[in-house]
Amino acid sequence: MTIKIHGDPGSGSLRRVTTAARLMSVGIERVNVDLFKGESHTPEFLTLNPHGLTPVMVDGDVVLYEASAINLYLAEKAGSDLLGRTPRERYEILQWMFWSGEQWRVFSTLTFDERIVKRLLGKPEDTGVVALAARKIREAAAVLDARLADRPFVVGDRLTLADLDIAAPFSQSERTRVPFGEFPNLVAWQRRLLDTVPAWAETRKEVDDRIEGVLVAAGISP
Ligand SMILES: N[C@@H](CCC(=O)N[C@@H](CS)C(=O)NCC(=O)O)C(=O)O
Repeated sequence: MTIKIHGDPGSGSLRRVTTAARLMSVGIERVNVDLFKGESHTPEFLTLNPHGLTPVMVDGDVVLYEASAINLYLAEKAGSDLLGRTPRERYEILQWMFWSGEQWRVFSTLTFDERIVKRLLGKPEDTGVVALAARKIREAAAVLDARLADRPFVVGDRLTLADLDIAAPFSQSERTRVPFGEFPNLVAWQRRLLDTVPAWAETRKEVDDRIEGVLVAAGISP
């Protein structure tokens, strides 16, 4: 039975899952959900995720939302070391995955909603929200930048699921103009991922093509 992954190709959260699946050689069947047409808020989709958010995984009778949970599920199924080689490493990876959800990604998502989604809706961005998000991003980025000062990846000396979770906001950062560029170790780490993890570079193109297509169709220059 194939593992179905529902999502929009423009989504940085879907990218975390599609990249991990490629890295682990887990076969997935993509089910397209057009977020810009509200397809994640249909009554049918809400039975999969009542929040109307993607990605969602369906593997037989197992339905999971939250990309991190999906990646943990796929990694266990594949016996992948992206989830750590030792219990200690695994807990460190989990720490950074939870950190990413609590301290990191949400502020980039807020900025995307203000700067991209509102623009598509013809509404002005809320500058207070953008400023708050930028302050929180800078606080967290300073921690991450220090962490990456003397190591190539977030945990250990190789890519893990922690990197994928934390790297996801880079999928939109040139469009959202979040202040990642002020943190040199962060920028160098992102470059390293693109240069040494082909799956990360390949999935970037998919996100860019999709979002740029949506913006151009709406008459907005990307
Ligand atoms: N915490 C969730 C975030 C999911 C999320 O924000 N998904 C966005 C796309 S990146 C979405 O589906 N948005 C649809 C909407 O807001 O209507 C995860 O990690 O999976």
